[in-house]
Amino acid sequence: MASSLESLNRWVEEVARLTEPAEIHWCNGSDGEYRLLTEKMLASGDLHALNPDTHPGCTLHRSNPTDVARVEHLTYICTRNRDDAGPNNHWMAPAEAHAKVDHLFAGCMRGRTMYVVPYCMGPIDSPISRCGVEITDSPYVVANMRIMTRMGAAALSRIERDGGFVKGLHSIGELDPDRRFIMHFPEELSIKSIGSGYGGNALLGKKCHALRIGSWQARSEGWLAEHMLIVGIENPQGEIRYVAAAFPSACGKTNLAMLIPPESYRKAGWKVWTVGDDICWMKPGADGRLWAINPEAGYFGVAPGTDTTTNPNALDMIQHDTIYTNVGVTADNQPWWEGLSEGRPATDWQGRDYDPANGPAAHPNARFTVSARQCPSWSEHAEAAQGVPISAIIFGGRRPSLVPLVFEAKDWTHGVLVGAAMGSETTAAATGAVGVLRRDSMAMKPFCGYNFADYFSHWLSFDKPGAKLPKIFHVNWFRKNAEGRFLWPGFGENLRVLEWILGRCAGSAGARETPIGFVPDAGDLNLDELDLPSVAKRELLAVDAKAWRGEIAAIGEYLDGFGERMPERLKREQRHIADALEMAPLATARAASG
Ligand code: GTP
Ligand code: SPV
Ligand code: MN
Repeated sequence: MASSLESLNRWVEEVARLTEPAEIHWCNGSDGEYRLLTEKMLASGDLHALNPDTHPGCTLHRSNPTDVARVEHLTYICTRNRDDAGPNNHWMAPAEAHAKVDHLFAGCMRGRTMYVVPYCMGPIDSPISRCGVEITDSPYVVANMRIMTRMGAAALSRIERDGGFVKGLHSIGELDPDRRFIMHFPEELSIKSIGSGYGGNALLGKKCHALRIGSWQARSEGWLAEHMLIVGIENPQGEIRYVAAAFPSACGKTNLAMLIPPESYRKAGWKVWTVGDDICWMKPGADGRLWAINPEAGYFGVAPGTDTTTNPNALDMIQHDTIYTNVGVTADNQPWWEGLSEGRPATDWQGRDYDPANGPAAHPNARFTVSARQCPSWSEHAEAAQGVPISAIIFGGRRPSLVPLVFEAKDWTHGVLVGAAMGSETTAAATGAVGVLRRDSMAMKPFCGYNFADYFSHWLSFDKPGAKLPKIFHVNWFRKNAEGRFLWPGFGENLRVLEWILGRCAGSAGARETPIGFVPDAGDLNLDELDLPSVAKRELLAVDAKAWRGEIAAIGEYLDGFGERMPERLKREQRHIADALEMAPLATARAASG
């Protein structure tokens, strides 16, 4: 049998014959290699230096203005059987997809360097980790992969040990939106991406491998690959409990993963430890609990909105050795974005003199790329080979109305329904309209590499004898009042909700039972020092049975849209809640205390 390194060599030769690069560079992941790469990009204009006094080691990349976000309409799952991709994905037959993109890859690297990037998703010695190799002609992608993954020599040795790897072929091509495709071949464990140099379209270890191919592998191997942050909450007794939370793109994962406790909590001894901010791989351990790793080694985070009041940990970690993408720049060459209280933009994300008439200085999906270890709240358990045990799973989205601040699912099956039923307003993380409410099951709509109906069955399958599964919750930081203002202060104050969640897991926090799950009364949450008007408390924690009847009916239609494959257990759960809502008094809101 040919070794994995032989098959890697053969694949590299094959790709080189197709794409015709001027030279081939195998990345070893060393500091020297990274320095040379950065120098080369500063010379070519791929990167711009930022103020070395205020932001040492920081650079700015301006992407092509037509290439600023993930492109869901050009992202395909290419399985032999169309139903395996499901109605949640765009599908193309594998042979057709290969032919279509290979035509675009032909000769596309002429005059360019082809980089071979071996990488490991997850701690290099973790049994949960998986490896891949990305071939790319973008030095910017290589630099980002160096920060976001364990890249280079160590990954190559693991690939040799593992005997296999995910193949990812990427070229920026002509950066032409009409010649752009992100193709996934889960049955071949391979990816082909052309025409974009941006984020999730191009850093193939991230969404393409760790979620789309990863979710496929996870199903066949009995684990979960999820769009979730992982955070450790340390209580005043010094006990750390880990929580995984799925929010859609640009809905608050990075912020929750790094939150700084409110002052009274800090004084009492609460601490927050960041394990991951975007992706979570979870596997049942011998003890029946779910153990989770962050497959990434860095953060590719949203810059706009990051400030001392919202996410001071993030602001602190991006003061040095950070790649900025599509932010504005001040007159003294510091990065700038909307929401940053200090400084003023002189230049916008496209390099033009800043003019408010042209829109925001930073693109709404402007990002920073930074090593995870630079985060002040970085958890040393992020490197643990066995991962961390998960006590609670949280789903959430941007829901301006209806959905309460927090509720707890009654059991695992109900929790899976809560995740499947998730809805959220769209954001700038993907091209297309912003602020449109859509279903985004488990925050995986753009990322599940197979049929959602099969994915829900896979989730349900974890509920078996001996399993000690986490409790499942739903949160909504984005509830608005009639004037369109957020009812909940969010950010650090979200710890108050996490405290209730962990209290429910420990059996110590109170709640009232409603048809949609367990909801706290205001007196069950610590809202001290918050100054929340009682009308806000009431609205945040109310369950409007009449409005929920409509929501549950819509969820039923959504589930039916998947046809035969939808697990009956989930449909039964939906009917059960619909019936309970029919019986419920029209408003189950109880007057909020205080
Ligand atoms: P991806 O990296 O795209 O997956 O996004 P993410 O889920 O990590 O979202 P992130 O934490 O970067 O937040 C996106 C935007 O939501 C930022 O502009 C934040 O300021 C804002 N945001 C985050 N948390 C809260 C919150 O609790 N309340 C409010 N109102 N806004 C928030
Ligand atoms: C997201 O869109 O969920 C992101 C950014 O985390 S990207 O890497 O572009 O997918
Ligand atoms: Mn994300």
